[in-house]
Amino acid sequence: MAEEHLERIFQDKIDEEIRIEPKDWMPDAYRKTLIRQMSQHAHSEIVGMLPEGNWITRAPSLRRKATLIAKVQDEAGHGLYLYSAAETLGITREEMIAQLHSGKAKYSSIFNYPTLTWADIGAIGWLVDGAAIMNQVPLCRASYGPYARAMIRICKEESFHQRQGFEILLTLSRGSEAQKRMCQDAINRWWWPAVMMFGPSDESSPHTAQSMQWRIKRFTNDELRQKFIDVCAEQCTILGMTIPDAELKWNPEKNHYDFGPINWEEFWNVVNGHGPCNKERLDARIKADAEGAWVRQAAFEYANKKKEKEQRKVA
Ligand code: BYC
Repeated sequence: MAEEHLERIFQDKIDEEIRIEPKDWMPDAYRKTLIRQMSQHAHSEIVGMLPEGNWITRAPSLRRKATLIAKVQDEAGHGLYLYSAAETLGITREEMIAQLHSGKAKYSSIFNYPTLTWADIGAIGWLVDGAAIMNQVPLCRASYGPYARAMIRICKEESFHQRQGFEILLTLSRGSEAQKRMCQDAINRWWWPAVMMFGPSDESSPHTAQSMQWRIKRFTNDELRQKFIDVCAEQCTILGMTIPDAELKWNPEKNHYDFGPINWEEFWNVVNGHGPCNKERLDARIKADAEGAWVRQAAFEYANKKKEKEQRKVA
């Protein structure tokens, strides 16, 4: 069948909200876009374990420690579902990980910032997981079946993460003066990086238009960013804290909050490898991969031996 005709059938399916499955015909560019986005999403989940993992030994109580361990384990699970979903597109996990380690594949800019105090764990939950939910709930309706299905469980867990973060901040906001200051300081440092997580503004986003047509994305970067700011501006009043943006103001005509300018220079600097923790994060992943090589090798040998034994039994 001619390529053009196949493309027509493919786009018709998408327009009719019929999911694309691994064995269906798809344009090369659709496959490439999905591999890029899903692998970068998986890498973000795995790299995202590092700033939080940093606080497991210093969590202020057993309850906080148990919850944080569970959260960090959830992120590992999210990474694994997403790597598996991306593998259905014909790339191996080893190839994806090699692309992360060589710097070819990106991961979310947000994880290149340091976690300086316990309040940062609260701010990550409230703001970073809050931004993640805003971006990821629409991905449950992405046109590619394995991605959309993986996102359902991920979103349920992200929603628990967001609440645990908000609850940490709420506790601090009702605590001593020092705890209140710590809470505000964490919000001050995480606010703008969280706003940047949604990616470049629509006019500077090379992929949005095509991804919207393919219904991988259901909203543009700026639409999701605006929704996030509207929700957080209200939630921040419950904390009795302020958002570090002097221009944040309800606009009754637009029915949205207006907000100040985003520092895109900082964003691209971090995306291009020059953020405060880029080197530390990649080095940690490369080291973990090298140190875990013997485990993968042992698991591989064990699986082979088991298979051989079973084959001998059959013969
Ligand atoms: N950081 O045309 P655009 C999480 C890149 S996990 C770094 O708008 P697209 C969590 C973009 O990749 C958070 N790079 O692209 C985990 C592209 O570069 P390439 C991750 C960014 O794909 C653990 C270029 O800029 N979430 O939340 O249409 C604990 C142009 O951008 C960023 C996902 O991955 C960024 N922030 O839209 C807690 C969700 N933004 O690839 C929380 C799935 C943009 O051409 N991904 N870039 O070299 C998406 O929804 C989309 O890929 C994005 C970007 C909205 C991120």
